[in-house]
Amino acid sequence: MKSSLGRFRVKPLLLLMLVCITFIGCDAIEEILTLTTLTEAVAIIGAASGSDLTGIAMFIQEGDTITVFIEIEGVSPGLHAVHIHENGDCSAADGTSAGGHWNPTDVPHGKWGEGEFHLGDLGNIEVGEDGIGTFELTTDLWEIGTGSDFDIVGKGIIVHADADDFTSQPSGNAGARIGCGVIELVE
Ligand SMILES: [Cu+2]
Ligand SMILES: [Zn+2]
Repeated sequence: MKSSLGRFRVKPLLLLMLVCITFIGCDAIEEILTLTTLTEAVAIIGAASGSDLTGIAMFIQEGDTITVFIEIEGVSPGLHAVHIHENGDCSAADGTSAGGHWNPTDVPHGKWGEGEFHLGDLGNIEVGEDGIGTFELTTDLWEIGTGSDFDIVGKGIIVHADADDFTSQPSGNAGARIGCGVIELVE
């Protein structure tokens, strides 16, 4: 993984330059630059079930730990569940093609970090009145690009209409799927 990090950097950098020139101006983008050049997997999250959601999830690896940064917008204020689902397939308009929660350890649904939980049980994103929500989680329970059972590449990201209650089985009673993305290796 690390040995080939260099080749991951080209495309994000080009994208960043485009964004920088088009939208932001290039004064205050050092943080974005750092994030973008370090990103090793990414999911572009698109609308599902007739929503207006757009978003992105970026996965960054440092040693054995991976941090995911998620930002969504165009969403109703309040809590919205976000999970990694087993299939990187957003072909169904309602997101059901992404399947159930990614659960390689075969345990019940739950709350991240408390007792048993699916490795895809990220939790809830709090969306503000501006329709924007952000989420961050760091873990050593995932891998990127290894092809093992714990590899997040090729899995789906789903954002839901409702909050995850962390107890209902098998998926926290989080309602419709309003956003869907596929986790891909950045090359
Ligand atoms: Cu879900
Ligand atoms: Zn779950």
